[in-house]
Amino acid sequence: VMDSQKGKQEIVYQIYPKSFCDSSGDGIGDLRGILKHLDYLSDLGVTMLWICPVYASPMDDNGYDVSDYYAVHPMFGTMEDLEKLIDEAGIRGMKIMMDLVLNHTSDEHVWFQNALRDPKSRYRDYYIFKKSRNGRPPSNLRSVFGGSVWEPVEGTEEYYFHSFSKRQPDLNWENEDMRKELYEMIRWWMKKGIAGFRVDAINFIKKDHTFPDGKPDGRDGLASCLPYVRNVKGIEAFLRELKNQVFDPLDCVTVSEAVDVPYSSLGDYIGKQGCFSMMFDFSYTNFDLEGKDEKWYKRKTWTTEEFRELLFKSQEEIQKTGWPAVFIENHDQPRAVSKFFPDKKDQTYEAASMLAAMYFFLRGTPFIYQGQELGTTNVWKDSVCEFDDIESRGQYLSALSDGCTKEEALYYINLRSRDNAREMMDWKEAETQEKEEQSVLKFYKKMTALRKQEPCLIYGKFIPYREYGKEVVAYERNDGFTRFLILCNFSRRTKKIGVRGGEILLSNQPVKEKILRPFQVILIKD
Ligand code: TEU
Repeated sequence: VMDSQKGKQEIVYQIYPKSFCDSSGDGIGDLRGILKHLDYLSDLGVTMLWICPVYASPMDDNGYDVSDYYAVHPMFGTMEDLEKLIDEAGIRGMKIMMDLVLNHTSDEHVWFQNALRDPKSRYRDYYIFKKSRNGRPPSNLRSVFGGSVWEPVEGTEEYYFHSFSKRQPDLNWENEDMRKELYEMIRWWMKKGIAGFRVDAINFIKKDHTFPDGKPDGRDGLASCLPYVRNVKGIEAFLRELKNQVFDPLDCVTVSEAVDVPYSSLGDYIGKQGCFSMMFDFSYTNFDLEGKDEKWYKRKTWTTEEFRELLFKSQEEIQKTGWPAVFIENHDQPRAVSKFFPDKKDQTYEAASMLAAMYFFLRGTPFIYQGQELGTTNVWKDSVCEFDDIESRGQYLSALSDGCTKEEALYYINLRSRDNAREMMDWKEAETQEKEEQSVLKFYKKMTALRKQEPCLIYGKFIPYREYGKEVVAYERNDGFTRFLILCNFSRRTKKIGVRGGEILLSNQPVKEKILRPFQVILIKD
């Protein structure tokens, strides 16, 4: 029983080290900056910290391009700083979850350097190389960040493959020696006393090695690589090995980052036979985008009801199989308050706290992204040069090449840029909110305390409610002993509701019987 409960009770806080807190004065956040705020985090009530990559890296993709899995990037501090962080967090009852990037390395990783230098080296097969096609790339596939997936190897007829940036060559998971080396690395990290891992882009590890031409789907003449690199049949064998040889024996808490896993494949990821303790489901994150290709300029006018149905579907499907990690923000997403309520007038304490409770009491382990607990909103940038994020630059170019004007392209990346979430954490604002009678931060503290007091909010079954109208997201949690009803009014208008009795445990506004005020949330226990 204990095993299948792994990670369920946790409340996880995601730290993006570069922009959390700068203790050294160089303008970049660092490990000692995190150390300084451990009391803040334990007061907030979180029990686990997920630290985004702090490994050695040339920072082409802000650390998701790892050049040495066993080293800490000097700009973040030292391995001693990290060990101290693990200890000090532990003293305060918080565990550490490291980010694990297994799909690709940096082009500066010694394996890739060896593979490039010597085609006969054993490391050549750690990556994916292919012969050119009459001087042209092996196929017309487009990488996730834009441009070809194929990068020519200077002075040869060969290309190497990358799903993301050209400085992130994909590892070849078909090579058993390579897998063994990754597994050793994972075991090494567990010995440092961490609790587990958030596993990056894990549904990319299996490739269709034919890498055929696709039907061009943009004016760049390229076709999305995703059908040949993501959720490819056969991935289940790699996941099973990772589970049996590594994660299960280590007894760690793991969460998979895997975009667009079909619900029919959930069993490979979670539940009894699945590889991970829990998974992020992204099916309800792109409710503001049209189409499946995640192009930021393809905006869509969405309704609360549409969002609600995606969310309900996710909860119900996952409930059949295993356990989700629930979230509304991360380092790849714009700020939730801005995404849900683009009109500045709506970006209030009420809206931020309503959104917070809406997802926090879902069935799953809640993840809070740094700054989210302050109701932080997006930032606006006036020029494309100000973006530090490789995906934003790629999306800008793709918008232009598909016919947007420069102004339009800039507008769209401002709405969606990952940089929105990567601005420096506002510690002044945190201090202010600590002191205020009513604040988003205080509301988050109430939520973490409640979740710890009420087992039903952790283990209860999820039951969707549609009877309060299209603009109200409502659901029940029920463990057979207790019932909770969560009601969230997404609209600016007051809603009449005929609610049954019960004890009101939480609301973000004064409660008036049979009424939901604009952006009001109410949590009722009975
Ligand atoms: O993201 C993996 C992924 O699937 C991306 O397509 C992601 O959906 C996209 O960036 C969303 O805007 C992970 C990391 O979270 C991301 O920060 C990295 O850039 C990426 O892997 C490559 O390592």
